[in-house]
Amino acid sequence: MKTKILKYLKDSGDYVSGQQLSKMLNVSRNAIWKSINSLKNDGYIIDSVTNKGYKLISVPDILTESEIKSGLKTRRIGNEIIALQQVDSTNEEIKRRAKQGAPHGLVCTAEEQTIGKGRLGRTWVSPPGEGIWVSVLLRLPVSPAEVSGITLAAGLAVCKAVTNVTGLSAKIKWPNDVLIDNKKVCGILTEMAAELDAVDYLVCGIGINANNKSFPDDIAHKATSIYLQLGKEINRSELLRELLYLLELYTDEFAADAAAEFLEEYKSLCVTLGRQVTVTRGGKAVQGTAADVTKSGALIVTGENGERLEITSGEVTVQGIY
Ligand code: BT5
Repeated sequence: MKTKILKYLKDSGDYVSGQQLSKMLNVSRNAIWKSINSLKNDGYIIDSVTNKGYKLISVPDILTESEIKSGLKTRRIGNEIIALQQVDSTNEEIKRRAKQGAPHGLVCTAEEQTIGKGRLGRTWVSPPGEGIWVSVLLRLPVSPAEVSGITLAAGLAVCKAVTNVTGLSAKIKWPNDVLIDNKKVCGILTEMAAELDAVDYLVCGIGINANNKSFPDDIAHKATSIYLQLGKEINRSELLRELLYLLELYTDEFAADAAAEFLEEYKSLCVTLGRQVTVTRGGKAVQGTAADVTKSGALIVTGENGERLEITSGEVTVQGIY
């Protein structure tokens, strides 16, 4: 009910009477009053005037189910949202729920992760209240070989969401780090449970440094936040709603047709292309130029001797970027 009241207040932008709300939602005026108080406790500033009703004055920067859902434009992603204060890792939480049969599109956010995970056993710094630490459960008809395409879709979704909401110029480092000013503002960890030829489910975990004021010494030179780039705080829910919308758009497009149209857009935002890269494979380092990204998400590197290397995993260092 809080979600619905919030939506009415946001849509109206003016006073909405308690009577109107109780009629629209088919509940008592006392129930409306209780929900309004609960919203005030969450940090919303709502003006209440006798004979006029309620007007939303300001929205707090919190990630709650009601706040994320009010104004969310998706069809399936985010129909169910678990918004936690603290969790080990939102990816782990989604996996626990997926094993119990949770549906496609389940979203889990946390204000703080105590064991935020990067790839290959690395750590993701996830301090409380500053970032968007979110994971989405995807049950899409894709094969294990196509999962790399989904990771491209996720990278593009973050990149565009950041630009659309903040106006900042965000870029993608293959496959799906998002950079602003050549520093990492977002990392993505996609995990999957699969049989030999079919994906059971995917967990797309996205960490965006939104309002972080600083970073630990060991990553300060290569990490950035939207706050540090923009010089002011942003509303995390607004960015998250745009992200979930674009994530649904691109992942659905990819699942329907692996020759997804978004690839051209991805390439135009990918800073890796055209640069000198070093690929570490089985302990050996190979130098070359990043030439292309394939439909299935692989990076094509032209080696120093003209050989064509197709990189699907492993580590790529891009010259000139951290
Ligand atoms: C990633 O790994 O970039 C994937 C990060 C995914 C985080 C999300 S948050 C929600 C969900 N739940 C999780 O538990 N994880 C996902 P990787 O490419 O391995 O980068 C990790 C490296 O980036 C670390 O070793 C640090 O050097 C650096 N790093 C750690 N925290 C950072 C931060 N907040 N911002 C920028 N760089 C960071």
